[in-house]
Amino acid sequence: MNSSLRSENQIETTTSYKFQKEILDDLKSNPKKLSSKYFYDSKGDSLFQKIMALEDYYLTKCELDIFKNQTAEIANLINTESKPFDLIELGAGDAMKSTFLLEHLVRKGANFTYMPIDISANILSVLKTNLNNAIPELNIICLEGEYFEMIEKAMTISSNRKVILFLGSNIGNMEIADAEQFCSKLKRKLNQEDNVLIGFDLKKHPKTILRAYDDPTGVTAQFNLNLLVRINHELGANFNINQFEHYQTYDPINGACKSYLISLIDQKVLIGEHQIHFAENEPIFMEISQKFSPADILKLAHRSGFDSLSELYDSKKWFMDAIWQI
Ligand code: AVJ
Repeated sequence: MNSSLRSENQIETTTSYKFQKEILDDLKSNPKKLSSKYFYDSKGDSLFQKIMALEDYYLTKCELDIFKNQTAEIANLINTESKPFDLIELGAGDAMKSTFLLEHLVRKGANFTYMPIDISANILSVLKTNLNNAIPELNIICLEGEYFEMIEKAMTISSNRKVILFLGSNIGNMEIADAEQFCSKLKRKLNQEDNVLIGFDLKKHPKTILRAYDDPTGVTAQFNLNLLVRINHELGANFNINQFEHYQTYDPINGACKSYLISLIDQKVLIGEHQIHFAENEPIFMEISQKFSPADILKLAHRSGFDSLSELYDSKKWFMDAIWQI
């Protein structure tokens, strides 16, 4: 084995060890939980693509509306002095929305490198192929891993001005207190002339929100259950997914939209040599998709040291892309 292969395998081993440790710690804690960042293996990626295509999953359509119809405004707001910059996208996925902005910036001759960060190697390779075809002139550096580790890596690659994109309400996967910590930490990594653009799903009629996360075709249920399937494959576990049921909630006061898997029977599950007991009706907390009011968003900006530069809404005012400065 040559040394570069060996170091790749080393990374592989460290990654799966971290996966195993987090999963076991989370399932041994009380209440039990699992981390939604692990939803995205290749099956999870394709289930999320299916969710985005659902009639009731309005988030992608709303943000696409903003990126399609306010592209020039966004470009003007983030590309103020036309200095060279790095456009770093956190959780880029297939970059469907940002492609509109990337095309516009390339057409305008902006001098920038696009650096998509994602935890899924699979979706990054899809993104790279698509973008190479759609915008051959685009400079692109894919960064596979967790957000801050990859932001740090981006900073070792280039010292250009930074614009951070964090779209799709990915920030909603953090509890508000965690989002505040995250944004504060992000702010400390940035300079005066840098910008961030964050996509927030707004509070709206509770039934509209619940429908987006509890579709009658059961794709969202499958998306949640797929993490158990992934644990079976990657950690040698024996979850019977028929003995777990997806349960979705939305609290219209605090804006927390949460999903759980409920154990339908009293059961023991093996994960390698570790045994986990589930009582009948015991929940596993799977994911939070936090919803915000415009005031919640401003509060988050100020508490983490940012100022609002602009607020962009879709035509229904169901979603907001907020542009912040320091
Ligand atoms: C990818 C985190 C934005 O929370 O709306 C979709 C994931 N979960 N349906 C979201 C998701 C259930 C999604 N994000």
